[in-house]
Amino acid sequence: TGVSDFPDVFKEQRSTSGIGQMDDQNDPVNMLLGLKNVRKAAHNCAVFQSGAKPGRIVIPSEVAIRETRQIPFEVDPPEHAGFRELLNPWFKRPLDDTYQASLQQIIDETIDSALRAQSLDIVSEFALPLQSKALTLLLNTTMDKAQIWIDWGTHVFRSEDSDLDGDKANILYDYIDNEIDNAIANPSDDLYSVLLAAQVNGQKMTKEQVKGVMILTFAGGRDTVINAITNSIAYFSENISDLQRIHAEPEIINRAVEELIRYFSPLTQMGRVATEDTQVCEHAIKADSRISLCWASANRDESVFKNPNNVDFDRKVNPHVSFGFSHHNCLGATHARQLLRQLVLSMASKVASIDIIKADENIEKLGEFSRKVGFNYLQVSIKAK
Ligand code: HEM
Ligand code: EMZ
Repeated sequence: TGVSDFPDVFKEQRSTSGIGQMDDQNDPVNMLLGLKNVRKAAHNCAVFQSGAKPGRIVIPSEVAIRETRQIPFEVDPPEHAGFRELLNPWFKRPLDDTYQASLQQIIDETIDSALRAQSLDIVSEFALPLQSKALTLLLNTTMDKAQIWIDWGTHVFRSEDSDLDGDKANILYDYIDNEIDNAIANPSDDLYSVLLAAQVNGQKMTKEQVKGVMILTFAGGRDTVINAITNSIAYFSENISDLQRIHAEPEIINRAVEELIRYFSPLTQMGRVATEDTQVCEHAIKADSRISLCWASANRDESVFKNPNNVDFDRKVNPHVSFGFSHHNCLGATHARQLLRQLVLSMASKVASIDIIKADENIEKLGEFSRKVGFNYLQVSIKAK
């Protein structure tokens, strides 16, 4: 198996019972593994809620390191709709020409510097800076902020030694508190100021709510984007003809990116809390217990995807759930897709070869399942055309 293989570790469990189990800090999780059940539960927000105690729907649970409710992620309908109405147009800005032109500049600089290097670590020297610089566009803020975010590393809540790093989380919270105060003192046209001025569901947003949106914006689109970038580069290193094909047939770019995102499933799963005793796959779910929507497993469901373990750029129907499903589907998807499309197209026109020098896989331990989700580092040498 090559570095670009991402095995489906849920296959057997999905086909036998459709549900898996894992413990997480003594708050066990019943994992929904099939696509149909994942979609049904995601849609059924009255029974499977997001608005539980802040941090509890995340796996690993963040209740120990977070009190601020992330918005709109940890809010249920009908309240949820008001926040989405406010945020939807802002998060669609990546469709604007000016946004795409600025993004292209960031991408070109990142690729050109990688081509100049003898070798580089794609995680820390390519994907992380690219993600952080691109985020300045989504926040509509200045580029000098990116360096501060780069210094935080790949995940704002996790570090090398621990899955839940409270000290690290506090750096983010203090930073956001400070930025909110700056925006109050000096309003601009960045996301902080837009949120601080906004009315939602008939009320002005509080500082705590603005903080909840900003924590989510920093945390949610970070390791997911970094893994999507790094894994794509690992894939093209072993499948350079696919990159050449995209150069020859740029019209397949959207399909190619959707397929890469389906295959990698950068966010493995997301939890919900049951509001009543219920049942999934003939399995009892107790009120106030957790389930998860296992996007990564659903994306390999053989009853939906033909040859689910193949990366197939000719897959025409691709109802993957990498960006979630229903009410809480990913707000950052427009940005993430645009970044990946422009990145892959640019690499296709500039890159001749990508050689892996050293790789260290990032494996998530989920009870009996060990899932590869990306890399801790990926040292490569990239040659220009
Ligand atoms: C929600 C995945 C990038 C912001 C979600 C959900 C998934 C997901 C699966 C649904 C969570 C649920 O149902 O509880 C991903 C993946 C990404 C990515 C795979 C990259 C490839 C981003 C980016 C941002 C972002 C770049 C913004 C900076 C959000 C927000 C939500 C969300 C705000 C919550 C939406 C809501 O609750 O209504 N994401 N995401 N994501 N994502 Fe992303
Ligand atoms: C939460 C989550 C959002 C969580 C849609 O996913 O992403 C995770 O990486 C964070 O740890 O707090 O923001």
